[in-house]
Amino acid sequence: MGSMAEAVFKKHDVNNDGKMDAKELQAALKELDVTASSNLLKATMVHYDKAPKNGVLELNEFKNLVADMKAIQNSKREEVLDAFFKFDKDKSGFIEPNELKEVLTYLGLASGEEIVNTMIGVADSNKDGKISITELANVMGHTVVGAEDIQQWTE
Ligand SMILES: [Ca+2]
Ligand SMILES: [Ca+2]
Ligand SMILES: [Ca+2]
Repeated sequence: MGSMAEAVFKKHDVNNDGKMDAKELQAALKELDVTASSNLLKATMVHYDKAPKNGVLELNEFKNLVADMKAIQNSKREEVLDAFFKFDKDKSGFIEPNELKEVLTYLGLASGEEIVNTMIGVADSNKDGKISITELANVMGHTVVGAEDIQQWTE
């Protein structure tokens, strides 16, 4: 799967410097069926810009993005990214239990510790105690929190 990510990276690294800036990333996202608003674009850049953290995406960082996008249905990618970045208030790259609790409280849903733990338990496939983008995508597919609820919360 590296080869597909590499091909997209090469194609959109227009000035050929081995780095993808925001403008190049926007075009690359389009090819991945994500039409990114400027906010979503910024948040995506921040999320995947790991090491070196320099405001652009190198190929290794871009590969993580492509891997995540492949794990999410084309039609849901924007929705999942948008919801995820709004849940992840501290920009840690994961949704922690306290962030989930905040969303549930906002939605007026039960947000006791037990419920939060149960929801994390359902979503957290790799059992690291927090929710990644692809884990959130699975939950949104099955609905613990409905897409409309998230929509309402993010407006
Ligand atoms: Ca980088
Ligand atoms: Ca977080
Ligand atoms: Ca996890």
